[in-house]
Amino acid sequence: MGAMSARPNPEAAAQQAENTAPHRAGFACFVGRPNAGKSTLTNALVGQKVAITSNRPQTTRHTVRGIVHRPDAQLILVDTPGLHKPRTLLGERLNDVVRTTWAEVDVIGFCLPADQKLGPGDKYIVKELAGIKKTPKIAIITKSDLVESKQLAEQLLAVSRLGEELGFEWAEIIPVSAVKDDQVGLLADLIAPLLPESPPLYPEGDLTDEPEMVMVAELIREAALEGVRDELPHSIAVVVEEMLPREDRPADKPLLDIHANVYIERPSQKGIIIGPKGKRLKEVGTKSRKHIEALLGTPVFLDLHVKVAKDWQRDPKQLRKLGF
Ligand SMILES: Nc1nc2c(ncn2[C@@H]2O[C@H](COP(=O)(O)OP(=O)(O)OP(=O)(O)O)[C@@H](O)[C@H]2O)c(=O)[nH]1
Ligand SMILES: [Mg+2]
Repeated sequence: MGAMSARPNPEAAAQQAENTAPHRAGFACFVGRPNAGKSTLTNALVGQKVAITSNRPQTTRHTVRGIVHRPDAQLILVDTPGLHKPRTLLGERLNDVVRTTWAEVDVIGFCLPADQKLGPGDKYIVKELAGIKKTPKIAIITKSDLVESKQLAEQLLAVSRLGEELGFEWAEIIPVSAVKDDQVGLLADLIAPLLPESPPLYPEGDLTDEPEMVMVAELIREAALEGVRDELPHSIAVVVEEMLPREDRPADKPLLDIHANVYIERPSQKGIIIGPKGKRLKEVGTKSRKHIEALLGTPVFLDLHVKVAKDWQRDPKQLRKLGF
């Protein structure tokens, strides 16, 4: 062995550690009250919009998987609907989805907004999480940009105490801002070592396993949610009926025809969605079409229809039709 190689070389050592460190891959889910910022955080980690977001509670209605590819690990983030006291059959179904999810993942990220008092809704969730003993739990204080450092420190303390009270210790407690991209990368660094050793589970480059039709329907719903008030956001559901390339188009000028139905619960809601002279619906179409074209990388002709599915949130048959 020559003198050169005998000398410690920190760089080479790091390199080697990197090469021999086992690759990890697994699932981490974000749970928390509605509007806590789970979907926004998922998108920030993935680096692309895979889940729709809005300032209305209960925006997410099914689990959305977003995939983060790193040299050392593949993180599959499972964004879940906000957990809340159910008032409808839809609400009950959503809560079931969340509970099934956290029983299956490798890491649980509990999301608590920095600007909201830790309340009964949060305690209820964390109490249930405490029962899942085998799974490491990270407390994530979201929206850290909204508060001063003193309030942030208090929130970190409050969530730490809650863990103690319920007889467990958080694997990590971390404040993040998805909007300001603050500590988002660090959160991924903390999740990665908690995942099991495994080769990647999804092909390189896949950012979600959502079917395109579902993503398209969600983008339309996101646009439709904007600006509607009161109970209406909960009443809106979107189903893409058909996506077909327009025939007889030259190869360099393709067009994708998308037919989608926007469902509401009562005839009286139709006017609000459509707007005076169809203005609102047109805006929803224009706005979502831009996002859809960006997602699919092709020009789109979007054909939207508004239909009534009477009381669909409470009707098992309608729920099935709408994919719940
Ligand atoms: N200022 C600030 N706002 C945020 C941040 N993250 C999310 N928000 C806002 O909080 C609102 C709710 O965000 P979502 O990501 O839709 O919340 P969610 O937890 O997925 O909500 P549900 O799907 O309804 O359970 C939106 O208006 C977001 O723009 C953040 O880091 N900073
Ligand atoms: Mg969400």
